[in-house]
Amino acid sequence: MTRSGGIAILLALLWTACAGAQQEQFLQYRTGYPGWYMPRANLGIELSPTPRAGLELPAGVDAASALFGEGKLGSTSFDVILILAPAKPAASQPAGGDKLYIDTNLDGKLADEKPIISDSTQNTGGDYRYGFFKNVGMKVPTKEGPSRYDLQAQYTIGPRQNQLSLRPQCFYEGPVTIGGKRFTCRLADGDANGLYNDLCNIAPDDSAAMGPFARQGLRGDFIRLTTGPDSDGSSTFSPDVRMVGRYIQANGALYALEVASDGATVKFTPADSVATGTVQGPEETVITVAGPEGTFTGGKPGEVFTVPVGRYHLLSATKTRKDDQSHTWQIQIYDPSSPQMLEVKAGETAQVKPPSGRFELTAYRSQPGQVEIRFAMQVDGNGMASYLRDGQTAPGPIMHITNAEGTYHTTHQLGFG
Ligand SMILES: [Ca+2]
Ligand SMILES: [Ca+2]
Repeated sequence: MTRSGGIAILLALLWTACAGAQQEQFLQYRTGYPGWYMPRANLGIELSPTPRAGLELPAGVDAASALFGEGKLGSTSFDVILILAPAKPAASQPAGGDKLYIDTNLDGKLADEKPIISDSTQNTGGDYRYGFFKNVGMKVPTKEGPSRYDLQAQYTIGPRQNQLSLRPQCFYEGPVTIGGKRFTCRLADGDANGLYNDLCNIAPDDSAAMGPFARQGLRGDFIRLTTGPDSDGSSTFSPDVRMVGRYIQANGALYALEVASDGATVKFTPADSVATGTVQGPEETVITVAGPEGTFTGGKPGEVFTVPVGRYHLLSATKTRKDDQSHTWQIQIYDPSSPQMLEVKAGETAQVKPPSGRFELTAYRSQPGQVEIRFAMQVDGNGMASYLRDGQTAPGPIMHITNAEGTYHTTHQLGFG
């Protein structure tokens, strides 16, 4: 009796201690591509004809006709074996039939695995061969226990590249309440390591570790908080997509953010007493900065906005112009591969320079009925740029060629690439 009484008192005390704190909120696992716009890494695995020492082959696998590789999810390495079906002489016809063995439960063995069969194989132009595997279901060990993780795999085999590239096909989603307001919260594994709590960090060039499909620049996982209708499939960076950091701005207030490594729960705790400084973007430019402390956006061009003290990088820069026919034109640079770094100190303002290279937008009326838009953007490496009219991808300009006599006229639709 005494023992159980003691336990009851302890539980009651714990409950009282937790009552004032924010609780974990649960999200649901979803398969598929989280259709919002963000840079994502794929997990690249180099393939070689030589198996690693000690690898036990699944029954019936002939090492002489196989390619071997090793990847890593969380802190666990895993083996893959790729066996190509005999090549079909007719190029670029979907054939399939390639076999992929992958250590889906990350137990260090392939002997317990069934092969996954490719949906299609393409030989394009002879030198390179590509194949595609849907629905690769992994079990990733996380702090919270084994966690489901769905991928798609694609291989590229050729003279200068022998690689298997794994692309996450999963995310977490669910309703959360922050400061009394309901949001839809989504999490995505932006760095393709099977975990959802990787803080935003800078990786100047880790393509050797992550394979040539990896993005350089800012790396980490993504959180998205929305209240209104879904804008999935947007071709532009939206300020509601943020890189995971220690803090997050929601409902006009700052919260400490905790994401479980398996992605199944999130927790938002008011962070009123955190040390902050301010950031100011270049004139006429709305900027977003991101770092291990979180992702923060100024609401208006050139606005001074508050962020927790720490190191940040320029994640996106946007310029907007209205023409005199009330169209809104926008250019945006997102995730430049050599992002600008800034240090925010307590009570001080860090100035952000315009993004490197060209970033110009003008819109003016040149003749009645015509608006002239001039823009120049320069993005190096893997950075992304978008050019929008009224929030939509604008059609390319049309080039008219007419001779002086007016007897010859031709038009060409130019594209943006
Ligand atoms: Ca296994
Ligand atoms: Ca991750």
